[in-house]
Amino acid sequence: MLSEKYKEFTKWVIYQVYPRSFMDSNGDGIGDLQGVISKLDYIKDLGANAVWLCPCFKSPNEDNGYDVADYCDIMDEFGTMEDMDQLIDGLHKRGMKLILDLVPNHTSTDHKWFQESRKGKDNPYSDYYYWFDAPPNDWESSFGGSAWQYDEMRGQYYLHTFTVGQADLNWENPAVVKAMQDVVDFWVDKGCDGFRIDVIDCIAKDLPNDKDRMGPRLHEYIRALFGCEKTAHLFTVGEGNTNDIEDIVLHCAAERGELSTIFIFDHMECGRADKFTPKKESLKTLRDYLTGWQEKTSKHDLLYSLFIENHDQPQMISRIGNDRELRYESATDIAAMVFLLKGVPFIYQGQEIGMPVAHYDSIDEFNDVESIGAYRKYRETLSEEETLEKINFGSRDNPRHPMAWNGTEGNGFTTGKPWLLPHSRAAEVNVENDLAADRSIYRFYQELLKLRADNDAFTTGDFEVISAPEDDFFVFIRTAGDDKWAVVCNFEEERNIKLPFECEEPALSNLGRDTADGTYAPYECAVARAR
Ligand code: TEU
Ligand code: CA
Repeated sequence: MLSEKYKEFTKWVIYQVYPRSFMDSNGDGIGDLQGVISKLDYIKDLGANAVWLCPCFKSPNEDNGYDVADYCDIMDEFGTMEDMDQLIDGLHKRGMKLILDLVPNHTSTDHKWFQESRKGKDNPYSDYYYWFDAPPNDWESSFGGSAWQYDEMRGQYYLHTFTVGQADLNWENPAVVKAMQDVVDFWVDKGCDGFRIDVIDCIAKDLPNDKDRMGPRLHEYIRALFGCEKTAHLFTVGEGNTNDIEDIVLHCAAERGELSTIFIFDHMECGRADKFTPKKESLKTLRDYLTGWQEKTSKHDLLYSLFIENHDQPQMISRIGNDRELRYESATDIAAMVFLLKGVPFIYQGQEIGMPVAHYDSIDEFNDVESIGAYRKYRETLSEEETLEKINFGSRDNPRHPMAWNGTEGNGFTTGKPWLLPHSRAAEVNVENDLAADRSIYRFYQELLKLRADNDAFTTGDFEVISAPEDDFFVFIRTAGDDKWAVVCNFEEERNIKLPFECEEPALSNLGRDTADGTYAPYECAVARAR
């Protein structure tokens, strides 16, 4: 069912880097491009062949780079354009790809376009943003408060779906479309191989009808960016906001010439009642979301994005796994459940060593705008202790703590003072410890990704679920021609699992099994070829 182009993309394994927190090369406590360059072999050895770099453009960092002040220049703390050229070169020399994070919905209010726009109505940039004499509706910002902000200089209100410093661009203005096309072209000329596109659905609004996303011109805008001769070959993944298969087809079925794939988010609600409230759930919940999407997307020429972590989400292992006694087992079992499915794997930094959520005793230790806003809101009704419990659980800081390369002060991330506190469990959970352990999560990922790369069944092959909906385990098969593989993932309790066909000795297993059938320990998994 998959087109040639999409078959190729199933071989991409994308490692997401949050540059601020990955590796600091110069001791200022902030991760940077030279830091990323120094770790390219670590990423490649894992088995990834592409890097998605969160925004690395000039920014005042009100939302850590998602407030861009210049799309064609590098953030001061991250380095220079020469560093970027070197990074692209370093990746390409290793046969790896670069995916940049494009933020087309809004710019920083420091951006030249906004600075000009606010000067007045006869300015060439006047219509780059949404300006009104009075808020035309009661939209709220994603981070709390009204989405409309009065600007003294212009004497009007502008729209900000996110922070006050992130003004929404007016895509109805053809000059905005052109300006963003120029940004894309600039990076394609530099050698960038793809883009992750921030809140893509937001760029098309329908203001008179109070629709803040998925407006009528959305597909026209996406094509303007990625359906051109110069951009059609790119790998593009949109951060969308739809769980509707019809919409998903419109966004990224191959024949549409729009996006390559889109992040579907419903499974990210596993293990929580809302963003800041945990809910006890079994791996079964995750399994059911995933199998649902495998089946729905398989009917089309679609690529599904396989991910359970990113820079906005508290780590999944702490929500539906056991991040203490069975951290290794949960991390590896979940990896087998997710990354051997049909689609494109995205691994978030630290996931490959089973990084859990962190814990702090004071709100002063937090950085994320969303967490600080939520803290204020919850404090109106909850005690300090109850509030902190919520923030610790749901904070976007969780995945943003400096990468723990080792257990020393600075965690091998920096020789200076890190911009955000070290992860509260960094002394225990870090790369050095993981690699020294008898059972290493990183090495399990290596084996898994190698198996995936070596056998077409796991990339272009078909997916079929074998376990019954009521089973407390997950068995699926991936098949390419005569080559058939079974993936067996147990959940929380010990179980006896009997496959309906004979298998060879497992090629991959987290606890060293020698047979695919039999009694599985909690979170045990095995991958074996059918005979
Ligand atoms: O996030 C978009 C988004 O939909 C947010 O509401 C997301 O759910 C959020 O992080 C709430 O927890 C993207 C980026 O991934 C995020 O880091 C940015 O803050 C946001 O866009 C604005 O650019
Ligand atoms: Ca630095």
